[in-house]
Amino acid sequence: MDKIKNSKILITGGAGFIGSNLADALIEDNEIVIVDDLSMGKIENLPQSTHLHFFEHSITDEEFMNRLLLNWKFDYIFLLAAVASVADTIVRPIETHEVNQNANLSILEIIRVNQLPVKKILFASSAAVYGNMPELPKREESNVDPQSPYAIDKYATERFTINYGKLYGIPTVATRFFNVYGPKQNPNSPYSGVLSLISNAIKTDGMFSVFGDGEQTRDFVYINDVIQALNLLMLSDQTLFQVYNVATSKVTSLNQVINNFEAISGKKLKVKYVSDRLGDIKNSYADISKIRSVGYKPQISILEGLRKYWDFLVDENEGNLK
Ligand code: UD2
Repeated sequence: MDKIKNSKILITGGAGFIGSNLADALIEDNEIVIVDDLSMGKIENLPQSTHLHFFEHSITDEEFMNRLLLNWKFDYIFLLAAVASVADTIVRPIETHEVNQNANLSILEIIRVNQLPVKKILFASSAAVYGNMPELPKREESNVDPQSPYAIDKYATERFTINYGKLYGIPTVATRFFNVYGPKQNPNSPYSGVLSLISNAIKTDGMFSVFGDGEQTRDFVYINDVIQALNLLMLSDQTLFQVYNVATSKVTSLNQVINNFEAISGKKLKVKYVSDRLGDIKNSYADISKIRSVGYKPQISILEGLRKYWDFLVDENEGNLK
């Protein structure tokens, strides 16, 4: 697999789910700086290494970010920090806008004003930008319909990132993540990724509430495939100023996920069916031909991914689960 090497890398949100897995994958061959306010991320997620430099800071601290960017002169910057809960952005639209949009814009501005010699900046956007548009599969050229402050900020910042690049000659790229799952996803909020909630319920013998009939479908992508995508998009010249779906293009219903997870874990999930969650979309999956053209090949089927995830949870909690 193509992987970034011998570089100075900034990962904002690097103590979170995707960022910490990315740090694990890159730490051996690079110097990695992580900025994370630990609002969702956890210090235990971080690899132990002399190559890791961790700063507990919010990306909204402009003075700090300015100093950091000028001091380090990063080769690659992954903008992964966000308030990732859609519900939270509906309750606190202004505060979360500061993180999800303004702080990222300010990072781009610091790079522009100081003409920092960055090789590429990647902004993590979301499938949320497609909203309720009925077209399936979702293509990057499909109409967007961002509904929540979260989705609006993701869409606007994705556009800022790409067009800052074009206007000012800064190499940039953006991703639209679909339903990413795997080790280290934080199950602490009711709005956490559904697979972290299911695995937590299995682990703690708790109840899992299915919203609706469970026949809703998603494009679940295992974290290792996301790491593959992130490396490729950073390293390839053809990705400049482009946005890419990151997914598998495979459709799985929630009921299928639950059945598979039960079969793999050998445990029965306590399930109750409750009414639909407000604002949920019924079906979502991605067209991934654009990212395939860069060399991306999803390697991990939902069954393999669930198995890997389960193995990780068992290792983490030896004794409690077996
Ligand atoms: C994902 C993203 C969200 C946004 C959205 C765009 C995650 C965690 N969320 O939301 O940030 O980008 O995509 O479309 O990746 N469910 C239950 N019970 C629960 C929790 C969830 O039945 O306790 C269902 C939920 O109704 C949905 C499915 O599981 O149909 C997936 O839920 P999710 O919150 O993991 O992800 P999604 O696709 O709603």
